[in-house]
Amino acid sequence: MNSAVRTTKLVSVATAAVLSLLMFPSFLQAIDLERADVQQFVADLVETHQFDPAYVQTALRASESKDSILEAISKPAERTMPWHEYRAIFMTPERIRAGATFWRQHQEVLNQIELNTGVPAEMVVGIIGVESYFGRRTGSYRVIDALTTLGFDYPPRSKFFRRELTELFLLAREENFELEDLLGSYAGAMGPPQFIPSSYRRYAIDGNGDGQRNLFTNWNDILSSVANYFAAHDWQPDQPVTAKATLGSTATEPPVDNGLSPKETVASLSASGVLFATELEGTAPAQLMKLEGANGPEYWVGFHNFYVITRYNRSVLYALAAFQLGLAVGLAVDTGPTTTELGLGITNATP
Ligand SMILES: [Ca+2]
Repeated sequence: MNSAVRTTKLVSVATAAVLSLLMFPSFLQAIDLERADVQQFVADLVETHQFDPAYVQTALRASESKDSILEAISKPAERTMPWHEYRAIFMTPERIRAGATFWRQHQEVLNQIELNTGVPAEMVVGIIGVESYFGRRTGSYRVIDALTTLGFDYPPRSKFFRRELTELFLLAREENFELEDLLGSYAGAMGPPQFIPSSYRRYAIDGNGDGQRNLFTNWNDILSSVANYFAAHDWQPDQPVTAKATLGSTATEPPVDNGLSPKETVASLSASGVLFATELEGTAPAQLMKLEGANGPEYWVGFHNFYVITRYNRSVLYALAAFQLGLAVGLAVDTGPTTTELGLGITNATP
């Protein structure tokens, strides 16, 4: 980072702060720089990461602590919703059609990524579809507002979010972003793939080779980074993710486990009376999940690659929805453009 860039940033942050004070005097709830924990945070950034103290203070002074962020973090959808309702949010004809259009737009890059990483287009597209409706919903909070609110005014997870705030400062410096311009979710997740700052710094890829990892607007970077996240978490190419299961007649209770890692194996589940089809070996890790379907319980066996999806977002409902959405979009692409898409200007389909 050269000093010219930093000076420009300082000036623009200061200008923004003054302007917002002039325009919204009564709505601004700036972080109190006199608080001991805020001062400690500034000191850490200065001492550990050699930031200019004035730059950090100006950025924090311009950030706002928002009640809407505190309300949003208190009710994540996947914890309170049964599977069939959660699934229905994502598996709509509209979203699947949008996914097919998205897939065709990015076909070349998706193919290249699959070739390089072994992570299939279905998986990458499914994640982008669940996270942001293929880039339509990426969040409109300023990331610095989200992370200062949760880092300083949300005690249950303040340590976590304060670390993410540090990562955000580092990210903006490394990738030449204006800190105050970065937008994301109430929890600080950014861009169509919704990476939090630490994941961004660790797993993002410069897919198009322009020297910047831009997960906000560069689709090559975005899709490559999702695939890299999966590859880095040991995605196994050409291996199954899930299998539909039924329970055979058995004297023992099935070893249901809706947790976030497979503790059984293909062989142990089979031995306990769970019926499912797979070509995996008996020693392969597996877990039996019981989910609330629209017409009673649904049983799914998750394999190693299912576990990998839960590393992206720690919820079995999330992982199953992302995987199924990707499959549905893949099928829609294979069956050709629909009449709706023909209306959008795709003309090479057979009637
Ligand atoms: Ca790039």
